[in-house]
Amino acid sequence: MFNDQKVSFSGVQPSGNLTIGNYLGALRNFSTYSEAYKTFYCVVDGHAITVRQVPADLRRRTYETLALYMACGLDPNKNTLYVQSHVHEHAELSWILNCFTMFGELSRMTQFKDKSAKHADNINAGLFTYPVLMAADILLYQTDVVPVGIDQKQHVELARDIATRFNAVFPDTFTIPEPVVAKSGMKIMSLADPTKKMSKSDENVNAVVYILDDRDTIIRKFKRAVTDSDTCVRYAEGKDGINNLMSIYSCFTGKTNEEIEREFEGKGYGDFKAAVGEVCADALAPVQEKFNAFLSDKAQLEAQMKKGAEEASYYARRTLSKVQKKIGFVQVK
Ligand code: AQP
Repeated sequence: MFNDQKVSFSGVQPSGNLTIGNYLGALRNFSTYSEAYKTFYCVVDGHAITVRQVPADLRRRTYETLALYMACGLDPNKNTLYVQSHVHEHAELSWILNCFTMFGELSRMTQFKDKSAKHADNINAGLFTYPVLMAADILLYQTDVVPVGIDQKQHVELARDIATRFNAVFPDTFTIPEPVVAKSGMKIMSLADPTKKMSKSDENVNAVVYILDDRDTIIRKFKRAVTDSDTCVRYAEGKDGINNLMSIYSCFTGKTNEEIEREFEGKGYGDFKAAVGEVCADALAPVQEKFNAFLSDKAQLEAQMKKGAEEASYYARRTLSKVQKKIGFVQVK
């Protein structure tokens, strides 16, 4: 909370081309807070380098992610949109919070276990302390709500624990944030292996629908989605592929599982997969159109980055200097 106004903060890593998982689990929910909350939405490039990135790709994706924020309805005059590395207070608070975070807590993080198994040749300290940087991102803005997909809920809960621990020693420092996981779209699964989360860093491009995929590609990918040998469209345990497609269809149409089952009664998986592809392509078309317009004006994007960083820094400095004072760092004016 800043000046009696509630705060929403969230971020997306420019670590790959953004997927419909990022869109349905996070991005499209960000704008619901724009009117009533003070909102900070960050392109978290610091988090992206916990796995190796090609510098030119990271740079390009940072612009693209900002353009996608705007294409998903985030007006830069109503939301503070910025790049994490442009606001150095994130890294500074992160160091301080490292000293209030336990080794055991970080060892229990599911994402650390998954990513260290996936990148066994590069289990760097940044991968391990990633949740502390995320806690700093959130706590710097005295955040009340963090809209995220379910995979990030554990990290927001750790940010709460760190803030509570810090507040116990230095009262009234941080607002305790709440993770907000949308009921629909909380975890979109891979189309090739529906027991696995859909991820932008998946090497199999057919497992993932990207926000910027063209219509034919989207329809083709859904047609190929792994399902089961049953033929009727119904939500049931063990039918991971169909359950995932029903969740996606429900996210785009607002229909319940019962309504979807009724709609596809007597029809096969082929018809259903084609319908999922159609509604997804229809929903993404206007986002893609706006994205292309925003991306074509690089100077304007850079001006937005600068403006966003200045706004964010103002709030970030206030919290950081409060923290530094409390812990005993000398402040000279
Ligand atoms: N499959 C998903 N379903 C629902 N929500 C998802 N999110 C990610 N994948 C899904 C949500 O998107 C937001 C931004 O994610 P991130 O960029 O911070 O990183 P991530 O969670 O690690 O996402 P990826 O796509 O899996 O990235 P990589 O492959 O780089 O690790 C978060 O709110 C996340 O919950």
